[in-house]
Amino acid sequence: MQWHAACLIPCSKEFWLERAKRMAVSTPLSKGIVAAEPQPVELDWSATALIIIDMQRDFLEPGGFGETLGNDVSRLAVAVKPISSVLKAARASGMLVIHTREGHLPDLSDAPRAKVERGAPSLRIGDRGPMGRILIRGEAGHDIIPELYPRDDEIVIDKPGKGAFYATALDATLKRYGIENLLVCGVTTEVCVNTTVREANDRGYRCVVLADGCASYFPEFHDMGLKMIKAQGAIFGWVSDCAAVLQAMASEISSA
Ligand code: C5J
Repeated sequence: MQWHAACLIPCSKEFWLERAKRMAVSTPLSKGIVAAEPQPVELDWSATALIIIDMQRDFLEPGGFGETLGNDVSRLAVAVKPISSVLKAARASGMLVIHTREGHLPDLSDAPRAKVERGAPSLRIGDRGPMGRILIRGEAGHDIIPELYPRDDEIVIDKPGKGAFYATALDATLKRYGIENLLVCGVTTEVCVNTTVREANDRGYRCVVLADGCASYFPEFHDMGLKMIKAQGAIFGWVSDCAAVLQAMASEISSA
């Protein structure tokens, strides 16, 4: 897969041919109503993308960034199966799928000192650990876990910050595909998922966060992170779950 260096949008003719082929063999949907809080939300599926935040070995596996901060990384595993079920349905329907990865260039030129020096981790960003250098692009730990590995025709956004819009081409990419709605899942609920949802909301995207497709090292932060999103009439977005999205997609297929 060739990526446009400046904007991370796939630029090869093969990509577009592959995408057209995928749409032709998939089952395109029109609109669906997803059960959500604080109220159901209607989505035009052709203007909806699935965005999977930072399901990287560095956060989910022992020896990575998450563990260096003193966290129990096994707590994030609960999100894998639910995400996998929605990813499968998204792929079958031809929905745009975007994966993000938090990490930095090998020379750390995009890593603020204030971030690298933060706290007292056992290993800092850029130090060598059992999965390669911590949170560095190209290292084994930086990559996405095998269960949710991106297909060649899916977009991967590498981001230096917690939010997926900061210093990336995500907004331009979504606009290019006519995306207005985001199904958001990944880790961690209160950090990169919440930051991305807030950034997306300010840019005019409707965000539906899949509660069981998100996870945190801290159960109370997960709960509160979701509450903050849906409070005050969906101030940042809606909260749903993977089964509700699958049901909305399936009921449309069966009524078509
Ligand atoms: C963190 C993330 N927690 N992906 N990153 O540092 O949420």
